[in-house]
Amino acid sequence: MEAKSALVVIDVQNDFCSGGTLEVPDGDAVVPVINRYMEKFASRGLPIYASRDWHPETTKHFKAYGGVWPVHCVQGTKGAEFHGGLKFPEGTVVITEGDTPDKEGYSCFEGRDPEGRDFGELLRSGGVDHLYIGGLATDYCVSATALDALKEGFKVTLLTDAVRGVDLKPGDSERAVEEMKENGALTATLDEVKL
Ligand code: VGL
Repeated sequence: MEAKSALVVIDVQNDFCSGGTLEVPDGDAVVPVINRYMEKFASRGLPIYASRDWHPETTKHFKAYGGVWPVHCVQGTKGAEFHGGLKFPEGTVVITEGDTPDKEGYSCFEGRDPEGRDFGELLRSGGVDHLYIGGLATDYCVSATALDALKEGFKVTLLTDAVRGVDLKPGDSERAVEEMKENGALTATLDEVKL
């Protein structure tokens, strides 16, 4: 099988966008750009994965139960839905992560497809060797996914025009990008991605 590229859209869900409970500053801005990337990958017949945070009401991820975050992306709520402006091409595979009380679910590599298949296995069985990653948030789920991908031997390109960060501490996103690059990630913007 010929090795191929895949697009990974991380957690572009209402709670991470404007008006959400864990709003990422300027998070909505990724939506039109990600739509262009999705058109590009779909037109070449390349796989697209969209991850979602999908937490139970009680999880160690939330402040009330010892975590650091406000309640967000609770299973079945409006806040957990994908941003309504996303135009997912047919065949987009949803990857669900953080769906049990003990899991933080930062990395897409903790996630599974609707049939319960592990994300990494899915990529390998589909002959994917290069991930193009965008979404929310740069300094958490995007970076955790990119670093896991590199550890597991995938090539990674971070789509710098399609990510935004939380920046709990100023500079967190910049530091996260540096760490991804130090670990081997490439960076690109829409016009630079040649598939
Ligand atoms: C995320 C903070 C908490 C993310 C998830 O999707 O990047 N950030 N939970």
